[in-house]
Amino acid sequence: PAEKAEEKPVFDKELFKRSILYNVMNMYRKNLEEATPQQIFQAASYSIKDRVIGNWMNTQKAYEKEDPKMVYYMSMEFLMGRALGNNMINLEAYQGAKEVLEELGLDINVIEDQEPDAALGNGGLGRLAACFLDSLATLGYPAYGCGIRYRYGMFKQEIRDGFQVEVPDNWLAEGNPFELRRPEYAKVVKFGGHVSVRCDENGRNHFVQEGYQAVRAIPYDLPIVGYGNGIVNTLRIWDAESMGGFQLDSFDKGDYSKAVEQENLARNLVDVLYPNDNHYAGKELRLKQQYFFISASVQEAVEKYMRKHDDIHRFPEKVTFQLNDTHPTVAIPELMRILLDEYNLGWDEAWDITTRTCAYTNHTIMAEALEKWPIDLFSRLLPRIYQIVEEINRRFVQQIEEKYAHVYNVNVQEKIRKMAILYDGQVKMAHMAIVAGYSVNGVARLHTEILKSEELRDFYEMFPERFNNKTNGITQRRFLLHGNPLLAQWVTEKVGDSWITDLPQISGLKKLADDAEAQKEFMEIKYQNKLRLAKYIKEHNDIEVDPNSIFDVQVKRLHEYKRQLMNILHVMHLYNELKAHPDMEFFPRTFIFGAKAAAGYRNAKLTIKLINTVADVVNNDASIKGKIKVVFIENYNVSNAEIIFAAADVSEQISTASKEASGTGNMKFMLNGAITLGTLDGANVEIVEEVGRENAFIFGLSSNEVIHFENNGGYDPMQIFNTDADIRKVVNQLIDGTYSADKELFRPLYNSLLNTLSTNRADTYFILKDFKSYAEAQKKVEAAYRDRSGWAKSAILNVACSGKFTSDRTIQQYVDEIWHLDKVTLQQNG
Ligand code: 26V
Repeated sequence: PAEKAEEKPVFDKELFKRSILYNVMNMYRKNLEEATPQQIFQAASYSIKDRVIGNWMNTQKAYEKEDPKMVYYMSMEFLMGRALGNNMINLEAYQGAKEVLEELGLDINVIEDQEPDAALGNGGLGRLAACFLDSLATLGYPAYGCGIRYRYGMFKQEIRDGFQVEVPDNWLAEGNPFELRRPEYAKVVKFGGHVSVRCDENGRNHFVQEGYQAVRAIPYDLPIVGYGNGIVNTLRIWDAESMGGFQLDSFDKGDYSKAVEQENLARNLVDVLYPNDNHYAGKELRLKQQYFFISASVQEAVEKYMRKHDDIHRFPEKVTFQLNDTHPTVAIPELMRILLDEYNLGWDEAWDITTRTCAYTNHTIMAEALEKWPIDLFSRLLPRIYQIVEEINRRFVQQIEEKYAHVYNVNVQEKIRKMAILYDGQVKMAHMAIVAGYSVNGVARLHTEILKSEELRDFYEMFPERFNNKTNGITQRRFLLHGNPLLAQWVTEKVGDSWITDLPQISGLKKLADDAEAQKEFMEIKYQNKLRLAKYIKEHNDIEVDPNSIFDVQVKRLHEYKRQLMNILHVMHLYNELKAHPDMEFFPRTFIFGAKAAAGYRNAKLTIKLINTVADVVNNDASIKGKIKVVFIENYNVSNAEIIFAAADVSEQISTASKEASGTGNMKFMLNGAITLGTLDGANVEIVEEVGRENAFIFGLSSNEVIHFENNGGYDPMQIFNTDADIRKVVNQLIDGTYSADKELFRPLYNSLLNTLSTNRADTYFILKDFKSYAEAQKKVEAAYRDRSGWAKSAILNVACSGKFTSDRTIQQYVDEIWHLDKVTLQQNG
């Protein structure tokens, strides 16, 4: 195991101070008084990097020496957020660094705020990858993250006139102090052209790609610091550079326009992260990005292995590839290509190696997120890869035929139609990932069960042993220790600090849930965190919110299935009630939203406009005496998320049951002592199982009920609209001018609820169906909050029962049940 040294090296404050002053001088020819906050951030980051670099070398040397099995976590997205604060936390240097900065007259928060988020991801899937890297390093497992160094990350969101405007995120503008460029590990990646067959003197066929365009992949390494253990793993992200000097394949020498195209390919390839979440768009450049980083990463994995070994057949004993959704699935035919064409293996040998190396995680059952590439596009861009996919498919279809040809009651053609990798002119990436891998996992128990019984049923029938569940988790180092220092300190006072690397220890808080003094302390901390968020809101939105009101929060990507629309319709309903009965009992509420919408997603963007419009009306209506406030937090991201989770009383997890694969925000709220108001969807099911149904507010259709309606029909939102006056009123307010002089503005939202023409069925996500039970659950929230002690008890129990949801547990399960890695031992601590 990764043992801590007997004597932990303490953080040397004097050295850190001198280092900052030296860096400011050396980098900017300034002394501290003259330096800008950005310059001080850069200087401090280089000082921290100095602390990291020795551990980084040690760790990589230990990997060299011990030659352990490694996981390559292949992902199009790593939503890392900021590095400086996180690295100081994991070096156990945060407190010391804070004091040093104070002594220099600087506020650590101001310095941290200078750093742009590394937002190389959209939402849950990318943030999960970042939490996994943190846990892998903290547990001492040999791992690489493999991804893309997008020049522009997730767009910055500005709200203008209530509408979302996307602003480019030039996160590298000031340079990234933690990255290391590694040109010595550059790789060449080839696109397009055609494949010729050459027969060698032994009569063996060789497949050669000719007339291609090539780009050079240059890796940049980012250190992933384990908590307090001296381990530093690597996130390797690839940049694209042109081959330079108009170099072309001999086949195309002299083709000027082709040389220009090749230059352009390199220039555009890694420009920007596609801002879609749960929606497949079929863009050619996206497929190029996928093959680009996968080809470079697989080449590197094979070369690295062969530097130490001579038998490629034993590759799976030392290497495993975890495919984060289907986006990296070209790793399968790429590994096959290298084994067949470069190592001259036979098909069966190559297939055996590949299928023992690759494992696939599914993150969504949303049909519109399934990746299907048109065959003509795929084969034009990746001609040799496509040949290999054809052969994989041919053999798989044969396997289906062998299995089912003589089975009573099974229509083989139907099976092939549903399961083939190539069908209907498309390459189905999920099918390839399942067929060519040794593991398929979902990300919460319910999600995995739905995969087995519905979406991937035929595959489960054929390969039941491949399917397994790995319920997601989050890192408590970022989302409690860094994001909520007051609560972290309190927890440590009560139960010791072992929770930092062993979150289930936090259950020691259970015994305090009934303790009046502990309840008071907890509520005081929550209040301080609400003040911190109120200040942020005042600064960013110029809205005054009451820190004594209930902070009711929904922050996540904007998507119809997540039902932000139901939330805001309910706010409209409460507002109607308050207007009609000004003296009714009402506990003040602050409804907080944060969400980015994919740039081309009309209803999502309109929902943002609706929230902002309702906010304008409600916040400025003196007649309700500030009892309801609505706040839309601009540019929700990893950094402001930490402040938001810490301040939440109510965690809105209200997706249509069966649609949210897991959710991870739900876990971050729980860890910070917010109470879940949610459906029995994704990991909410397991959260409620841990904390008890009496410590959550559960409402709405079950996933079985939703699936039943979807398969058999029988839901008519118009009937609800016609019979329920409260619902009719809010839905009509979308188009009657209450919230917009332009009555047509919100018509598409109105139509999505009632009009069968827009989709197969109106109200695809059962908003009207669940509305009443949601409103009732909200009433229970209010009643519960009036009982301050009862609320505190529930909130403390949520913190105390969050132990399961650490990504340390998730990673340990991946290690035990899929990857089979050993921890590395370090000689000395850095
Ligand atoms: C899919 C696609 C489709 C192709 C184009 C762009 C694109 C970008 C991202 C995705 C992934 C969508 C899947 C996803 O993000 N799932 C989320 O994964 C979280 C981590 O497992 C989980 O907590 C969320 O419930 C799930 O929605």
